[in-house]
Amino acid sequence: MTESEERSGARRVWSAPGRVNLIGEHTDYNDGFVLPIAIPLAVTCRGVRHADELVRVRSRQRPGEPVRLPAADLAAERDRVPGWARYPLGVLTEFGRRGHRIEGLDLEFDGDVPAGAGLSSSAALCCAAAVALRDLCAPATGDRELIDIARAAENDYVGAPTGILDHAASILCTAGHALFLDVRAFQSAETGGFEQLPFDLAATGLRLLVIDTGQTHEHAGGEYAARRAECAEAAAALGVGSLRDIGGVDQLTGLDDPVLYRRAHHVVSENERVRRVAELLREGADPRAIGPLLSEGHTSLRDDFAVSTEVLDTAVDTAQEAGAHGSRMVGGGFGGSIIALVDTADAERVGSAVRQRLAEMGYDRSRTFEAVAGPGAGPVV
Ligand code: GAF
Repeated sequence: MTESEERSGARRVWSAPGRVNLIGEHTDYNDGFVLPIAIPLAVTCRGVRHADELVRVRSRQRPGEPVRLPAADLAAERDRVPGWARYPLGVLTEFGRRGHRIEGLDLEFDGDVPAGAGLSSSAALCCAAAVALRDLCAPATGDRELIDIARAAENDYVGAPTGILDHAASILCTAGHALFLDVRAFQSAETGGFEQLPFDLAATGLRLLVIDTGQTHEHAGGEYAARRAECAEAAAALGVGSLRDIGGVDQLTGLDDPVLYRRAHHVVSENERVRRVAELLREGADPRAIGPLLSEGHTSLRDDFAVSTEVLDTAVDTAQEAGAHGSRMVGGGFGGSIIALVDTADAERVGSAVRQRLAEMGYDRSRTFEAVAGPGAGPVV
C-alpha cells in the first residue's frame, strides 16, 4: 500500500478458502500425506493500516463482538478477547513474534465457511488474516512461513493442537487441482514437498458432494489432543520418531496395546490410501476408481481411529447405499461433514437421501453443496 492510500484509508480485500480433504485424515501431525482441495466457501478480510497503534478487528458474523486494543497488548490480552477474534489476533501476535512491526490495523472479516462443520473455517480465518498481514506489513513472507504462522496462531494463541493440513490447503491449493502434500518433506526443506494433481470431476461426469450434517465439533476439545498423544505413544512404542516411519501395517505386529495398535493401523493404512489416490490422479485414471479408497478411509476412521459418530456413519452409509462411488467423513471428526463421490446424474438423489435420513435423526438443518477445486488464499482483485 502506498502512503497516500494509507492516508486516504483505502481498504483492500483478501480471501482464504475452506477445504475438503479427499483423503489423509489425522496423518498431518504424524509427518504423513494429505490430499485436500480448496472449496468455494471462504473467509474474506477487508483491511487497512492506520497511523495510530491500535488494532481493530470485527466480524460480520459476530456484530456484537468487535475488538479494539493496543498492538503492544495482543499477547497479554489473549484471555479477554472473544473466541472468534483469537484466530486473527493470534496471527498478528505471531507476525510480531517473528520481528514484524504490527500496529495501526483495521481488519473486518466476513465469510460463509460454516463453523464446526469439518470444512476448516478456523484455518480460513487465520489464513485470511495471514495473507492480509503479509501484504500490509510483511511483504517478504513466503507461503511456507505464512502456513507456519497460521498454524502457530491456532496452536499457541487459540490453543487448538492442529497440524498443518488446513492452513497448507488454504494457502497452497490451486483451482482445478488436488494438493498432494508430503508433510515431512514440506516441513524439512525450503522447496518442494507438494504436488498439484489435476482434479476435474465434471469432465468425467462426476461430482463431489459435501454434506454438512449439522452436528458440530470443536478441536480445542480433548479428543483430538488425545488422538495426537496416542499416535506419539504408538510411535515411541515402535521405536520410531513418528508413524510416518512405519512403511506398512505388517510392521505393527510388535505393538501389543490394542488401542495404540488401532490408532497406528489407521495412520499407516491412511498414508497408503493417500499415495494410491494420488497415483490414480497422477496417471489420469477414471476418478471413480478412488471411490472405494474413500470408503475404506471412513471405515478406518470409524473402527481404528474412533473419531466418527453415529450421525456421520449413517450419512456415509446412506450415501453409499444411494449409489455413491465412495463416501467418508472429512476433517478431524466428532461431527461435521461427509463427502460423497457421485455420478452427476445421481447427485440430487444421493444428496436428498442423506438429508432425509439426517432429518429423521433430528438433524434437519443439514446442507449440501458441490465441491469444485478452487483457488487458495490471496488478494481479491
Ligand atoms: C483438523 C486439523 F486441524 C488438521 O490439522 C487435521 O489433523 C485434521 O483435523 C484431520 O485430518 O482439521
